[in-house]
Amino acid sequence: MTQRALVTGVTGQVGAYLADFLLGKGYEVYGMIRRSANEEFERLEHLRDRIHLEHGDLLDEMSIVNLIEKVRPHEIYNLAAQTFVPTSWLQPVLTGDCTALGVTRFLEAIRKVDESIRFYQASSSEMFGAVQEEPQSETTPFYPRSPYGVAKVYGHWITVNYRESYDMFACSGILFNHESPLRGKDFVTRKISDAAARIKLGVQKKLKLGNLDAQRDWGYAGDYVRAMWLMLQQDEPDDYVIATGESHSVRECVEVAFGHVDLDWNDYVEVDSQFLRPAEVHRLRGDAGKAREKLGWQPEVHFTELITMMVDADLERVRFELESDDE
Ligand code: GDR
Repeated sequence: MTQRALVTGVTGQVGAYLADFLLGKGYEVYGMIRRSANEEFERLEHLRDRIHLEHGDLLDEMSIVNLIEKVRPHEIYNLAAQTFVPTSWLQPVLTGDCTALGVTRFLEAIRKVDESIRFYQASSSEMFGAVQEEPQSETTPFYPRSPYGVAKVYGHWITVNYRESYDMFACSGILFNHESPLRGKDFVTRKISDAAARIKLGVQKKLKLGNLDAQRDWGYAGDYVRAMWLMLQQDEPDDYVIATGESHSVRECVEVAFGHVDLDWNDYVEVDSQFLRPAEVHRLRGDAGKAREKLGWQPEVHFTELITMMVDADLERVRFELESDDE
């Protein structure tokens, strides 16, 4: 029987990789999209005729119930959220409503329609925030440092709670930062790769960044969607940290990106206080030992390869845009 998967946040970076991965596994893929005046499907162009897009909204319980009743998925991947950490200080209530309560709306809808649906919740390393130990694993206590991180802690625990309360197959993947050429341009790796390409090609002069000392465990989004799927194929639901185990600073990211196009980053990068955060997460590094052991998962792409892959993709895209402008 064909497996059906419903993916929320399908228009985002991870949604595009996951939809592609699930199609490759023979799934019928349904993506939930918000109704909007300007629908953006840039990342899904190559998949548009192979996936089904259906309207639904994390803020609207009935729309979720109706969607699940219509699609009757075997698996649901909840990737949708307000995911940009700085915005969570500007819109803390909206962030809580979709990133935290949105999870409960999905879990309640599953209970109402069909409790056997398997559920994946996109938890985040931002829950570790002011880290209590290093590296961070499934047993490390949380100490979130932004309204986003706080909302994700709620989403995480409500997933655990519904699993324990109602015996639902609900899993939570605690994913550390995951990047790719499809990453949104506000996130720091893509902001850097895009700037390195544009500066190299003479269409940008400077790159303004915030805290260059922040350190993250950056992996490749394409590797991480495999882990999400594996979690839902196990005999028992559980929570897993997904990470590379390596931590690098924003400064190192800049060095690799600009070095790749033979530029000295010191000539182009400026620190601008508008990109500093009210409370920072200084350093994250994950221990994915449980995922390695139980899921047989490990990352294939590492830091330098990831950043240079992103710079190469941006070089190609910016060149293409410049050539198109000339015609
Ligand atoms: P993060 O990702 O907040 O870790 O959350 P982001 O790339 O935004 O920031 C990483 C670190 O870089 C520092 N930084 C800057 N960040 C941005 N965006 N812009 C800048 O100019 C800049 N300069 C320095 C930040 O201070 C921070 O320390 C991401 C999101 O995808 C979340 O949704 C997800 O849950 C986590 O990763 C895992």
